Amino acid sequence: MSRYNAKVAERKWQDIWAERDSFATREDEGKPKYYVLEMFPYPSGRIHMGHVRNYTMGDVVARYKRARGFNVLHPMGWDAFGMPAENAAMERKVHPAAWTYQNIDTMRGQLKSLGLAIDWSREFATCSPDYYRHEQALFLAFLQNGLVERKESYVNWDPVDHTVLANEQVIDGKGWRSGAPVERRKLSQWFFKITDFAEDLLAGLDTLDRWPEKVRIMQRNWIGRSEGARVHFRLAGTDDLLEVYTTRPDTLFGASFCAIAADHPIAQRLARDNPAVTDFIEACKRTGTSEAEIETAEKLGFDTGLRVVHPFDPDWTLPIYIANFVLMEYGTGAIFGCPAHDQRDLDFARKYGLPVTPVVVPEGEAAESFTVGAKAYDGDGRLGNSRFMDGMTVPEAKARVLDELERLGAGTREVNYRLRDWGVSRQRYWGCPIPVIHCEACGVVPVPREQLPVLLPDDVTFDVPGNPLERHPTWKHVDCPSCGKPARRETDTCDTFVDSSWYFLRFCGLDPDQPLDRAAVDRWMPVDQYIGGVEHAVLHLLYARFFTRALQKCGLVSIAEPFQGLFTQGMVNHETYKGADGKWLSPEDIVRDVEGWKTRDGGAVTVGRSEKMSKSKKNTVDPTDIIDTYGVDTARWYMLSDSPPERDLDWSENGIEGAWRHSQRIWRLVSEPATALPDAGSPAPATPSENALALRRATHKAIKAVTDGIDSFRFNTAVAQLYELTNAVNGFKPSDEGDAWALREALEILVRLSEPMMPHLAEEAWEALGHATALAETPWPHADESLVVDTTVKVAVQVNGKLRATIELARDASKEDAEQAAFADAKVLAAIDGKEIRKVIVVPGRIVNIVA
Ligand code: ANZ
Ligand code: ZN
Repeated sequence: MSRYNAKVAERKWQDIWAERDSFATREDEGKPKYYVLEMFPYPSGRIHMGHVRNYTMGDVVARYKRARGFNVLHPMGWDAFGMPAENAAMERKVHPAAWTYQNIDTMRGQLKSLGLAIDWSREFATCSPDYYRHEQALFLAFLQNGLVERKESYVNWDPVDHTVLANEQVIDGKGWRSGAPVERRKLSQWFFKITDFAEDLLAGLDTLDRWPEKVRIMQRNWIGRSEGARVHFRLAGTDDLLEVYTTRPDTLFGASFCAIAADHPIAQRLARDNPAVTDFIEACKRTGTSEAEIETAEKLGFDTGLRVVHPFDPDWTLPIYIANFVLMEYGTGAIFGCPAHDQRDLDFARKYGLPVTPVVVPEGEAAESFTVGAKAYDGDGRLGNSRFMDGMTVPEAKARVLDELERLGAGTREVNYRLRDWGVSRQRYWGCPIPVIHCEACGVVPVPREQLPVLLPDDVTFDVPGNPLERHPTWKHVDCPSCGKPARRETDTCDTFVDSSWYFLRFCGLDPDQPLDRAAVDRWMPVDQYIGGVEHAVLHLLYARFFTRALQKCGLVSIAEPFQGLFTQGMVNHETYKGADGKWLSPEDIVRDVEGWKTRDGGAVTVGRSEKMSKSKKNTVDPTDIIDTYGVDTARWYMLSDSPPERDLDWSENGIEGAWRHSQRIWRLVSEPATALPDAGSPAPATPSENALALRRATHKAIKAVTDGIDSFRFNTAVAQLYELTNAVNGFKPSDEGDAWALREALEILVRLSEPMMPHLAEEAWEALGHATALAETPWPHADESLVVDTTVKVAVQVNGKLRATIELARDASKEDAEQAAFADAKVLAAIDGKEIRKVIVVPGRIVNIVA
């Protein structure tokens, strides 16, 4: 027997598919459309196992849907702007463009070796002027429609990447890419007004029923809608107001102080003639800005000496503090503190000796005796010490106090969102230039459309930190398009998340003159199935949802939600290894002997837990090595077989070898069938043997199960079904022509169903089975329902109300047959124990009830 030569077969079929243009999307096909997309890769250098897993899953869906008669769009491109290219330029003196395009070439080659059913004619890189010129046009459309704004605000400054970051890009107080603790800086920046869509983005989540619940929850929390009130406190002795935002107006009678942010206008005013205030404000700025940092930092306050009057009592005044835990960017930048029911306020009150008055007491406790110690009470209960609210539940009190505040003109209902506008300015070179010009006379002037693209200059230097565009000798000096006087080009570039916020729309049709081909976008959108990592739950996925809405507002697309189905796949993990010196070892540095793992020169190895493959822990496996050794189909198969797609997968040598043996077994079954097979397309035998019928049943059950498995994204169960069918074929002993026919059917179906996972082997086997048409052009099989339904049923037998046996009967067995079978069962006879039978009740297909 000839062994299956994956290398040769994979090359062969990739060439055939390319030559026949098998995966090009045809626009005129009158079939239902299906758009499947995997998050496009950043061209970092080489593909990793995470990519292989991601793109294999998408490919299974693409091939399957195509076979099911859909017109499939499955494109690929490159998310090609970003910091790493500039870092490479700094470290290795290679131009970011050269570095990027070289990586794209390498990775394109690698992706092609995976045999993906992709329409490569739609490929683009976001760093190409052919793409970013359109992004600039979209920026101008946003500007025109009031969706972009330039404002001065505190921003997150990444001191390593020398750029501003959006809030979403600061994770635990650190830059998402550099990992450096971010600093606060006040700068003029460009913002996309994502907050205009806060309510709509929230409401839209309810319609995304094919998204993982966890992602919807994360977005919901990130948007952070809160319902509360703006309450006015009058500054004692003046007519000035201090406005605070609260979600607990019901606790107003428990207020013991007000606090304002360090940047609050009142604090700023006081700082002008009080150096102690200035010092305190400076100290506040040194604490980080992330929620985590604010939560854990020691609560610090500065008593301004000012006092406010309680809105419900002209004789009651409260002190105003400047406090480090109040943020200027949320609500009004001012709060009233209610220590009994808020932990931060309680910590603060204990530190500064402020009163702690409980106003909500748990059901069953008395307001007079209930006290709060070290822990604030934030549970439910009834109001106490609260005048007109005494005895009310919290919701009742909220409604009442809001009515009362509004009646007195001392407050209004208000909804707030945690979501902040999206700062898109980056002080970097390798990004899409923001197409505006600053003129002293005219202000901000958009670059006229006919002057797009604003091209990045090629001649830039990276020898010193900072923005190369800023220090370029000529690039930024332009004449104002409006008055003609010398002006300055914007040197900020767009956040690279802008590039990935509309690429899926561009894939629908690459109009050279317009960002979007409206007709094509209307035809293809939304993406039916999007696949990617959960790390983008609130970054890319929220931005893309906003961007689509913004385009809709500009009249450029008709839909609001870009991704109808979302699947977030798990990571690829691998065991970790350390040598005696405590340093990480790569799987290639170690060998296994009878006692376990050793280094190549016999040194001790400690095996650590399986973790996400990462270069720093040296536990990566290079897809190219795997493909060279086993072939890509084996890698694809193993990726799909071992764990549910949403879970992490532990890569192991044993696992991949098992997958390889399976591929060889399929080839053996096809190339050396147990008997000579009838020709492809021969008619079915009129009366198949029991043996043939059993195989046919296994075959058709597999069709149904694999179809269901792929439809519901349970690829591992689909694979398990294929293993089962392989076993059935392997154990099949044909003895007549009908059996040979059933064997051919089983082999064909096995191969057909395996194609989405192992496309090359399947094509090779299909050809070996005598087919002239490639599987890529062959429809998905249908299960014969009559072969899928079970022909037997399990029937319970009770004796005097107790279950004594379960017997297997033909589905259409008569009452008499059932009774007879029941009395033939040894356990049933033992239970009857020779007693007289008084009654037998048979419910066909369910139960036999014997009364003795
Ligand atoms: C009084 C109060 C009493 C509060 C109580 C809470 C518990 P969410 O739900 O996140 O919207 N707050 C308001 N603005 C703030 C700011 N700029 N910086 C820091 N904290 C601020 O939170 C709203 C609550 O956070 C508000 O309700 C306010 O404290 C505080 F028993 O007001 B609360
Ligand atoms: Zn001008």
